[in-house]
Amino acid sequence: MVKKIIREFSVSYQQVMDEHGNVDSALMPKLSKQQIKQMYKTMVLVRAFDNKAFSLQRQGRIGTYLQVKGQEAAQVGSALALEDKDWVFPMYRSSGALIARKQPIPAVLLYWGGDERGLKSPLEVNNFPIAIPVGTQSLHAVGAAWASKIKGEKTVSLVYLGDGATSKEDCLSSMNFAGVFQTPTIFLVENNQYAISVPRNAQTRAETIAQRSLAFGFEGIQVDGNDIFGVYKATKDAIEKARKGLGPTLIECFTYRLADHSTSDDAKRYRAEQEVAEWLKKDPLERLEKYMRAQGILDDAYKEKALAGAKEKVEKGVEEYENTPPPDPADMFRYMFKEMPPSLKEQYESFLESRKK
Ligand SMILES: Cc1ncc(C[n+]2csc(CCOP(=O)(O)OP(=O)(O)O)c2C)c(N)n1
Repeated sequence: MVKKIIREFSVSYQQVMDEHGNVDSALMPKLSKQQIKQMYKTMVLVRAFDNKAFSLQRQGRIGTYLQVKGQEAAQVGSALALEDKDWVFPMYRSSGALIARKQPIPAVLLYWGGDERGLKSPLEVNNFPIAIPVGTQSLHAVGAAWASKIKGEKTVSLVYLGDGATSKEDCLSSMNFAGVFQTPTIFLVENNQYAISVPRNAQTRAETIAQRSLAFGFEGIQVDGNDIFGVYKATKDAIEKARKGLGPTLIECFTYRLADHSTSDDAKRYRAEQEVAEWLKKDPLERLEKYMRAQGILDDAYKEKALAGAKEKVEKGVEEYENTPPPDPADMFRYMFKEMPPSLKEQYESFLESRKK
């Protein structure tokens, strides 16, 4: 008997801007000079924030931090493609996406300083709280997207995931659900080549992360994650599709984590310096800069101004963070239950009593 091919699959790779800042005009998304400048300024701000947050942790002024460095195009490019009304489900490494999504800098620092009030979304945008457990936010994103579909709201949910997270059952089952119910969900995977010390090829035998979606019946695409135009275009296309009711998309941003996994990690123990040096040449920020210079949108004076502006915003944010009055300890009793169970109520009342003394 001859075997019959019943289905063939392919995964495409998309790059709009190469390492030298040259753009494929046939693929280039429609962006005004103003929008390109906004992309650049946001990436500069994210980089300045990231460096500052790292040094604040080293000085004991925040508790822990996971750097974005190298992944700015993936985060800023995708976040800026969304509308405020859309939903974002961030992970611990999503500070760049959150800043692009109007989360105030003092709030982001507040969270990493151990104060959960920093997770509160500004009212004009829909930012969900950061998920520290790997991959769980994927379920929340699909649930919210399904709700939005049922209500006929035309909003999309975009969830940020690492490459490692896509091996987790909650991530895979939520992708299955998204495929079955055709939810308006975008799975934005930042494939930064490592899950802590585990390299990508030791996480899965699959050649791409994008192809995971194929098993669940929807499109997956791999994009150059250091190319902000490529990421923006892929996200815009996925948004348009989702708003038309045509279901989910997985976007694998092929990128690299230039920093350690976290402030408790030392990546030198498992990565060759040569590898990092190669990826430094693909820095997403420098790439956009090259493009803007060639287009006459950026010169040294503009760059200096952008850097100074970002520094000022970050310093102001740090000051506001450090001058925020501490939270009320009674809050820890208040928000878990709509109605406090008797045992908790008892503890709460005893706490209030002790405070009077
Ligand atoms: C459920 C769960 N298991 C384990 C961890 C510990 N942990 C934190 S980050 C991480 C690796 C995740 O890698 P990846 O999804 O690729 O994201 P990246 O940190 O590289 O951005 C692990 C295992 C966790 N936070 N949550």
